[in-house]
Amino acid sequence: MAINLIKGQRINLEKTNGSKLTNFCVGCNWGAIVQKTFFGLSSKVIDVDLDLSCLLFNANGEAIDHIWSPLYNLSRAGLPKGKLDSNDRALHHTGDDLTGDQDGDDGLDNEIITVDLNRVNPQVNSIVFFLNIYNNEDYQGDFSGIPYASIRMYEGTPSKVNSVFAQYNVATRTDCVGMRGLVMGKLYRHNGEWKFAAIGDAFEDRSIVLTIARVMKDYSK
Ligand SMILES: [Ca+2]
Ligand SMILES: [Ca+2]
Repeated sequence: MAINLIKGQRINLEKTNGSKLTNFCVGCNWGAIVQKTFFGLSSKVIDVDLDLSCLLFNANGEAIDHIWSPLYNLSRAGLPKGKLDSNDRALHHTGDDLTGDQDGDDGLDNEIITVDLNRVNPQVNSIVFFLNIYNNEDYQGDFSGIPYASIRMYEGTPSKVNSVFAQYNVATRTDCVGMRGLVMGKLYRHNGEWKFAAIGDAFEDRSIVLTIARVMKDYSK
């Protein structure tokens, strides 16, 4: 049974059989917006571009690594170029999905960060995951305008879900109205073990730069 995460909840990465979750996917599934036109006789698909990213912090709360889309050039904000792998290769992003599901919910996550906790650099003390809406030409709205958007941790591969460990719905939450950035949750070390804290704080952030600054300031410890 998957855990339905609630805001502020902290969980152990322990499976129902007692073993630890060490290799898993953090993924986000979402759909494009289908608009009926001409009295419902035809429809138009509006692409929605969500971006899943993460920042990795040391025990002093200093950002020492990151993953965000290589399509982002944030050099004017003094931020490093986007990349899909953590430096220790423990985390890997499957790539920037620019559209969302075009034909309804396919049950698969559109952007995924795979995690192997055993390979994480010992200097890394916490990993904060966050989600943004990119301002593409089609959609500049908020989370509540998207037909579905959910985040989950599961065992399997980007193309096959074996077992969902925990999940969290974004698009159905009323407090996501007007919101375009979501600090989703944090993996962190505690007494030598990895744990996960569901954060679920949503913000109006018009740009990923604002969310990155926010995560570095308020969620790094
Ligand atoms: Ca994207
Ligand atoms: Ca999908």
